[in-house]
Amino acid sequence: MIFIRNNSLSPLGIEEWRWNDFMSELMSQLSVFELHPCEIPNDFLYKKIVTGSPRNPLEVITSTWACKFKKIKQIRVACIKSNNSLAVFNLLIHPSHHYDLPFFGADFVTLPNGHLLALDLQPVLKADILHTNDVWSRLIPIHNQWQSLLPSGGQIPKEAESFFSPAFLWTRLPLGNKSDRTITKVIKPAFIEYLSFYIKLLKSSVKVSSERSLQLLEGQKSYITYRSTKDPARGMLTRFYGKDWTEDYIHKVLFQI
Ligand code: DBV
Repeated sequence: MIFIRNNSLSPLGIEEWRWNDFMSELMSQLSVFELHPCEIPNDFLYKKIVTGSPRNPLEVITSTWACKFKKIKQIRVACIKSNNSLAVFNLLIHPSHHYDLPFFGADFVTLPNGHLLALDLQPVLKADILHTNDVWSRLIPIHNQWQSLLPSGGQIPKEAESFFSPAFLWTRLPLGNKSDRTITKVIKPAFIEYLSFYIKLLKSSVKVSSERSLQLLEGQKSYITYRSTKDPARGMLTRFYGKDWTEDYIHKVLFQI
């Protein structure tokens, strides 16, 4: 079946993609808002290549679902699907800097050597208690409940620390049935709770002063610069799609100010 996506809100139509339920959950929770599509060139809305060897061809699909609405600059999901051991759901909710809101980040990655699962409400101004106190005090109990059921994902780079909250849910799991159950029983409900909490924050947020919004904009710039310079998917995407496509995807689609 050929799916043509001519709009960032068109259905993804990626069959047997491990993260389809997560995508449906996102769309269902967002359905209370009036979503507008984002302008994304066709080449980034849907891209399929066949790589591997003639005997062992490997199809790789990359699709981007994205929207914007009041209070939100961009929500985008980078979706990658190949065989059963390559599936990525990378979500970023980038709020308007006129509201005191964190980013919502999820990186659910299945690779041949295991799953890497990251979920957080990432602060825009980590050292500012006005920005963090209310969010963290309500999110930390949710984090503790789910993280206690998961092995830790290990250290993250020192320079990345200022972009994460103390409620960073982070684990690595081997491939297999046991981890598939953990994804269904722990990662999915954690994702649902983090997202519902974010949407609560979004609904109750009010416009800040213009001085405050400039401060928030500076914080957002340093986060976006960090994510786009250090994107861990750069190597993989470059191997599949080449340098030009990958750099444009990272800088012009995934991480925009
Ligand atoms: N990560 C992205 C985007 C991806 C993506 C846009 C389009 O930011 C996928 C896809 N992440 C991706 C891939 C890998 C990782 C790793 C393919 C594996 C890279 C590899 O092993 O080759 C969380 N993601 C990682 C790592 C971390 C994160 C800490 C391990 C890095 C490493 O070991 O080098 N990304 C990081 C994070 C958020 C995030 C915490 C937000 C919640 O999106």
